[in-house]
Amino acid sequence: MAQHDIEVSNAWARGTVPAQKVSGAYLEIRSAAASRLVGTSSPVASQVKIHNMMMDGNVMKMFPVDAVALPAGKTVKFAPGGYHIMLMGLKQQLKKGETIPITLRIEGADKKIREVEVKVEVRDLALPATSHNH
Ligand SMILES: [Cu+2]
Repeated sequence: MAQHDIEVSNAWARGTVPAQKVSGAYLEIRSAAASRLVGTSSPVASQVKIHNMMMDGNVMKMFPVDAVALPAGKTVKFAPGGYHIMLMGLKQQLKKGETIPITLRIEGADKKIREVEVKVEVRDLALPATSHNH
């Protein structure tokens, strides 16, 4: 697969206040061929994980997932309330208007993994940090 077979759009991360160590990033991925997102990393955080959210009774809970299927030609959305990229152990404040790099590890049908670097725009603090308690 060529690099352009993966399209990433609407990539953004939640801004943080000083000393905040956790944030979330969201994006939309479309892969021309069936593949899987199997990992994420970024120089701005010591741990970068794929998470999903689910209702447990009346409580929204988030949990880590190992991989996210990217069906051929379908746009998979990472958005608040669902899949997200969890940035933990932030090494810097995420300020609105800045751009941070996140690397996506994508495994093709041939089991080969390649890395796609995404520029992620930091947006305003939209939700309180309590939504990221683990
Ligand atoms: Cu999370």
